[in-house]
Formats: sequence, structure tokens, C-alpha cells
Amino acid sequence: METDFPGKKRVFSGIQPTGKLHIGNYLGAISVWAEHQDNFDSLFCVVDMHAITLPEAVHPATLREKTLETAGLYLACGIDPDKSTIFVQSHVPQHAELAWILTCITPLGWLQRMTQFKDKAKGAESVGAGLLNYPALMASDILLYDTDLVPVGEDQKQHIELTRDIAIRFNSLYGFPLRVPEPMIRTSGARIMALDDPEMKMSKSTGERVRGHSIGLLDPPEEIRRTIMRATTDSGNEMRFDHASPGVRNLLVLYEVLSGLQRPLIEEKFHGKGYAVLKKDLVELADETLRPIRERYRAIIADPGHLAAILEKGAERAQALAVPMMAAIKKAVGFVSREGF
Ligand code: AQP
Repeated sequence: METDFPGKKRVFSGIQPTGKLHIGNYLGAISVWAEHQDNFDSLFCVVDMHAITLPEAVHPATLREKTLETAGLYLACGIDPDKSTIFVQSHVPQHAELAWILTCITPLGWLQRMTQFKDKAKGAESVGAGLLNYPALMASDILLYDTDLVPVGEDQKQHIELTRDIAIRFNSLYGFPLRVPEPMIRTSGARIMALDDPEMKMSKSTGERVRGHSIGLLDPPEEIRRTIMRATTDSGNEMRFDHASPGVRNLLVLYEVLSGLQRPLIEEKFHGKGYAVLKKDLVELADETLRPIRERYRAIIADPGHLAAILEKGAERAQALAVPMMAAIKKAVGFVSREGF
């Protein structure tokens, strides 16, 4: 496939415009994207078509608002539209087109065993087929762009493995060279746990409903302080990463990733001190990281014309890559071209 970035590997990733974007999304995904955008040809997508896989949970007006908020937050977190391609998934119809083809070649059992499907389907009165097919759409997002690397949080590892399996199956069925991508997952901070319940992952949808669950990227400073100071710990004072209880370990990991300090230094710094000291220092660190993001976000969202122009330029570039790829895939599958037989 042609590239405007010769010699650079291609990166693709995205976030659903649902719920309240949190510090886990930032550390597990967006900060990794921003850190490496000089080294790769990166495409970052707001995956609005994924957001409707739980249709009753997303009102159309909210989806519109969250789509712009998510794109604005990409920019506020440091994704530079002059270096990376930022676009909205539904603006490039080839995602849906490829998703259908991949759905047809994906065995049902592969989709049914996905942990995210099982978690989200649990307790739901009825489940749409889109929720089950979510990973086939995700595979199409990635495979459409000849992606080498997919920077995601730990929770998405299973979906990337499935994407690889789908690509391999497609290639063996149709003799086509879909590129088989690799996940790119940071060593620490790839799974930030909820502050009110460190046994569960910090989540956008729960964070929107439950106070004290997550640190939202746009939360006011007082709310962030309250959430951290009330975070679940235990009655001891164990500050070693390998021995701490899940809640304390989560706070230590947040401290580690936000400060950039090595674990032994952090353990020494907090040795013999109470959890309140760790929490207070973490409040300061979180504020240093999130305050500039909030300020940049306010400026970005105040100029919707500029944001629309960035998304339009991104969609144009993404589509310029997607159209020839899709034509080649359709040919491999045996679809007759309108341009000639
Ligand atoms: N807790 C987390 N720690 C580290 N990384 C995380 N990611 C998500 N949660 C954590 C990464 O963020 C990117 C966006 O994922 P998503 O759009 O699937 O959002 P989500 O936060 O994972 O959403 P929920 O809460 O599970 O579902 P909704 O939005 O439906 O409520 C991914 O790279 C993910 O790994």
C-alpha cells in the first residue's frame, strides 16, 4: 500500500465515544500514541460505529457530543494533526464494508468466547448482533490500513489476537496478503483499576454513572482530589509494588507512570508513610498532568470549525488509503468491479 511516510511503520488505534474518558484511557492508550507519533505513520480514529453496539446506552445527541469531545481530547492530550491522522470512523464507509466480509469469515465460536462480549452481554435484557460482531469491526479498522502496530490497553489484547487470527484466516482463504498486526502494550499502566473497586478495570461507562470510580480527563480538580483521597486501600501500610493490596498497588502504579520514577525510588520515598501521603502526592501529580489537558481542551472545543477541518482532513487521508485497499480485497473475494470485468 502507498504511504505518505516512507519507511515508517503504520500505527492504528481508536476509542469509542462513550462514557467519561479517564486517566486509564490516557495512560493505556492516548499517551502512548502521543509519545510515539514522531516515529510512526499514525491513524487515530474516534470509533463511533463501535459506540452503537449497545444502542440503548447511547442517545444520538450524546453520541454526537461525545464524538467531538473524544476528538477534542485526542488533540488536547497532544496528538498533533500535522503528524497524525485523526478521523471519525463513520466518515470512512470502507470500515463497515470490510467488517461485513470479515464477519462472514469469522467463526461464531471465536466471537462468542471474547471476554468483552461476555462481560457486556451479562445481565443485558437483549443483546444486538453488533455487540457480538464488535471484534470483526475492530479487525476491519486495523486491517484496512495495513497496520503494523496497535497501541492499546491490556484489556484489548484478546481483540488484537482475534484480529490476527482473522487476518491469517482471510489470507489462507483468499490468498491475500493482509498484514498481521502486533499489539503495542506498555509494560506498566496498561490496566488501571477502578479507584472505588480495584478488582475491576477503570471504565468509561461506570465512571459516568458512579462517583469515585474513575479520574476523568475533564474532571474538576476538587473532584479528582476527592476521588483519589477516597480511593479504596486497606488498613496496613505496605508500599511495595509486589506486596501491596490491589488498591494500593493501583495507586503506586498511577504514581509510577505519572512521575516516570523507578519502582525502588517510589518504594523508598513512601516507606513507613501512611497511604494519605501517597494519595496527596498523587493528587498533585494528577493535577500537573490533567490541568494542561483541560485548558487545551477548552480552547479546542471553543473553535468547532477548526476541529471540523482537522477531522475532514483526517477522513480524506484515511479514505485515500482505504479505497484502494478495499478494491483489492473485493477483487480477492471475487466481487465484480463496476469499472470493468
Ligand atoms: N482501565 C484502563 N487502563 C488502561 N487502558 C485502558 N483502556 C480502557 N480502559 C483502560 C484503553 O483505552 C482505549 C479505549 O478503550 P475503549 O474505547 O474500549 O474504552 P473503555 O474505557 O475500555 O470502555 P469501557 O468502559 O470498557 O466501555 P464503554 O466505553 O462501553 O463503557 C483502549 O486502548 C483500551 O485498551
